[in-house]
Amino acid sequence: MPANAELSSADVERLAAFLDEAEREAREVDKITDQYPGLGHADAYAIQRALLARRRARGERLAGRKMGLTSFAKMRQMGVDSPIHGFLPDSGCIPDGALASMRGLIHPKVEAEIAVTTTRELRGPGCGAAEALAAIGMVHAAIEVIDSRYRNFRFDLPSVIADNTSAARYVIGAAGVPAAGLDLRHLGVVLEKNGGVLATGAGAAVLGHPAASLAALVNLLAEQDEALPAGTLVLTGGVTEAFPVQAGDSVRVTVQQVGSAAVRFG
Ligand code: 0L1
Ligand code: MG
Repeated sequence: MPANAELSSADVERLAAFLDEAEREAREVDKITDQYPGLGHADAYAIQRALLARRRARGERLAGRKMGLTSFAKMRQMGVDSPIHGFLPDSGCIPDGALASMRGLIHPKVEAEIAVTTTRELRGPGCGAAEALAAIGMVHAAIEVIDSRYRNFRFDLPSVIADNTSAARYVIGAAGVPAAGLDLRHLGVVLEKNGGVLATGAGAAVLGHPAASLAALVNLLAEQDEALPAGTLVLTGGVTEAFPVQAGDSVRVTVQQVGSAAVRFG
């Protein structure tokens, strides 16, 4: 297939089914650019949208959005200069403090994140961090459980976009606080596993400011002619690197002045 070729709608559906089945069967697969080396970002997002449509057809709801590859270090590592986005289905939500079953997961990793909810519609292009910040209502500590469907987490950018940016599960801290009065850039974040500190960071690790990540999401959605509705939950991106977890592990993320989110794996 030539570079930048557009996939037929049949191919988009077939690749969405391939990734959807891999997730449902908790089975690793080879990255889809092995089949389609010329896969472009537009086609990759079309596959992601087809994945969402499949889940909606099964009765799942869109519960929010997520940003990925938001740390400059991770972008450098992947050789890219912009973040990516995915969707959060309601089925992926684990209540704060609850047990997350390892069944259905392949090789999960956890990330410490800052989650926000929006109070008004945001529409790009041209959304800036100040506009995005003004639209943030509540802020919560959050844990994202990522679980690439690709063998050994080996992928390239189009493959991981199509695979819904490795989204799998997420935990939103039950207690949130209003954004007004918080300095999101300088909030300290601690990620702990089994009582020991795995990593620390600050809101600034997320594209310089979590509101910059929210604005980037809005501008990326505008490329698909979509706005971000009021009341949307957004995982703004990993503050720390991702760490593998296994059955028996307990994970907690604490965000200064905001609260914590916790999960156990079993
Ligand atoms: O949420 C994330 O930042 C993950 C983005 C996809 C890359 C990965 O799986 O590490
Ligand atoms: Mg993440």
